[in-house]
Amino acid sequence: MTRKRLTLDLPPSLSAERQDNIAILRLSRPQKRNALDDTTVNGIEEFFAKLPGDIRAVVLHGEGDHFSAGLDLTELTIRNTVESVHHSRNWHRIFDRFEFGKVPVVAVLHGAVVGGGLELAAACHIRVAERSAYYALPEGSRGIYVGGGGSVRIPRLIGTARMMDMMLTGRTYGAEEGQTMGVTQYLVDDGKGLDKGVELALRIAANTALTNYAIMHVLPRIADIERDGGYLMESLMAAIASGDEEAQQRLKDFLEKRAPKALHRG
Ligand code: 1HE
Repeated sequence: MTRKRLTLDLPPSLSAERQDNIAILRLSRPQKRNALDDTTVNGIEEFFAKLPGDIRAVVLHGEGDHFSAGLDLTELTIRNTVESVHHSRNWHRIFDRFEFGKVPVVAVLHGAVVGGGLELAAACHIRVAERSAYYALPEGSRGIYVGGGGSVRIPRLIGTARMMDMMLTGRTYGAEEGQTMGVTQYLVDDGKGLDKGVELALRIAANTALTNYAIMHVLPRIADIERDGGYLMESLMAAIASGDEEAQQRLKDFLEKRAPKALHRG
């Protein structure tokens, strides 16, 4: 289980390592509670652009006591309206780029997962919470609005009514509630999140690249379109995936009793 530093020429607010065929990206600005300034958000884009071709999954987590305090509010005070639109669109482009990118991303959440931090987490494919994690959208009380794709992604996880409540009243949810509501797929004890994230990423990395592509790109798009188009897209994707050479080998391995069974792991 050796981890090596990945030298991708990232800004100091980010650091990256690799372990086998997965990469670990760490928000490394704990003195500012991993607040997301332009340098960090643009650095996330660079990280995904420079990711070595053999990396098959990514774990994203935060250094210090919090995953992320969201948008760096100091930058907000120096932008005018049109600059703010471009800033928000830049977050959209970058988050979309990895949500619909090459490799699945597992977010490991702890402490504050606030505002833009929750938006960043929502763009990831799997979310693991440590018990210390909590979710807040303080934009309402700060006189601003979500701008990192939260209006699109967060209602798909928890419903529009809950998001509206969080924004209007400042309601926060703890890790256990978040798990029940659908913010996260996994809940683990404090200090265990990264290990769980790495375990999941390694499992994801063992899938075929084509199946992972279908799950990342086709599944969410089918969820957004009408049924008939969805069924057709599913059939096409299923046929393409099962025709893949690696898929054929895996099916043969199972039938010849060389592959693991789909047993309940608990
Ligand atoms: C920051 C930020 C930030 C901390 N931008 N500098 N997000 C928020 O409204 C959340 C704001 N942050 C907080 O409520 C708290 O910092 C925490 C609950 C997350 C953590 O509290 P604590 O007591 O551990 O830390 P702290 O003392 O509040 O902060 C430590 C330092 O980080 C301090 O700076 P310092 O120079 O005085 O040491 C803070 O100013 C700084 N800091 N959070 C800038 N967010 C795409 S649109 C998305 C819209 C949003 O994300 S809105 C939500 C913004």
